[in-house]
Amino acid sequence: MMDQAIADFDVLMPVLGIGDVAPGIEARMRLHRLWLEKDPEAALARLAPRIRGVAATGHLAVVDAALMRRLPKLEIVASFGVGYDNIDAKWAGEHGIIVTNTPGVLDEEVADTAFGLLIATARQLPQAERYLREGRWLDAPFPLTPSLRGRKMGILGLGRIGKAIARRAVAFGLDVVYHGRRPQEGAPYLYYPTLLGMARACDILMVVAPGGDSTKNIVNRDVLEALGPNGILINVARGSLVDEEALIEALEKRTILGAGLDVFAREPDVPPRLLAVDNAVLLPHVGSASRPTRQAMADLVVANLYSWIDGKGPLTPVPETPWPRRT
Ligand code: NAP
Ligand code: 8YV
Repeated sequence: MMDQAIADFDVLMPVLGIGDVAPGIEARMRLHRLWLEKDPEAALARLAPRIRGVAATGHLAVVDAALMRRLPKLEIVASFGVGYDNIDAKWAGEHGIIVTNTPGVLDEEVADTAFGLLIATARQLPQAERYLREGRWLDAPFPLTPSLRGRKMGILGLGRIGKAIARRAVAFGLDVVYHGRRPQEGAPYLYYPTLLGMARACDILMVVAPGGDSTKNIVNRDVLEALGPNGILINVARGSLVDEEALIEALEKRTILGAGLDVFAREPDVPPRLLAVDNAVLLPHVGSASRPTRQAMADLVVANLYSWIDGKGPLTPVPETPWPRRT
């Protein structure tokens, strides 16, 4: 294969990349790793006039209007991850800047993680494993646990990942219902127009809707109360959807049965009170974090940038920055 020339295209990577996107970008563009600069502020001031792309590291990189305003030649923000609540996509759309994310390539992986988290939470598998390692099995069998059997799963956000989770739930013999902003034509599950109504009707609440202002703390005290003492909350979406203080209280007072959480309000800080409860299973935001899936996400970030510099437009623009552009 012939080496391709480096395009006259400067890409800013504001924070450390957790996906392997750098080699692909550097093969055809100039990449600037802001977080490695001794004085990032001075480096940004120096680089800003020529930056045409930003490689955003998923939920870790805040790309707000303040940053984009400083980049007068910015054309595209290519984000590593499907959720883009960390990017002001509305502002970007209003200013002719394209935002891309990585939809589709991680659905099955995240659904696997969500389902693993659900089983681990209901059947207390991490607790049972700790029990064995601590040598306590020698004294007595592990206590009996709650069960998945006979449960109804309410999915908050029946999107790409939500549907992959629903398929698994059906295969496991669970009843599935959902809530979103509107009913979906052709979805074979009962729709609930309100989250509270759905929480009352189910005993597993699976949270997999986007983060951002419109969903902030929608899983609140009332919703947790409605889920009830046999209820299990699983959150693989964003910590911002759940009122974390109300959740901790519900777990401490056992007004819900348990929670399985892959995401938190202020990652990577997890509140000590959450670490202390024995009815929660906690993961360090690993929903998509397998080698092949992270590689597929990285490849899609790079493919979006290549397609852009080749004049073919973005591959996976977010709805706020449609392509072709609205006239
Ligand atoms: P998606 O296909 O866009 O689905 C999102 C769903 O949420 C849609 O069905 C949408 O339905 C619903 N929704 C949107 N806004 C809502 C609102 N205000 N209230 C209620 N429902 C709402 O997204 P996806 O690819 O499945 O990803 C979902 C989210 O999972 C991402 O945004 C990301 O934050 C998170 N995620 C986490 C991990 C992880 O590692 N833990 C990995 C990947 C993704 P309506 O439009 O009908 O409302
Ligand atoms: C990413 C995620 O790992 O896709 C998302 O929305 O939360 C995860 O898959 C993360 O954004 C990478 O920083």
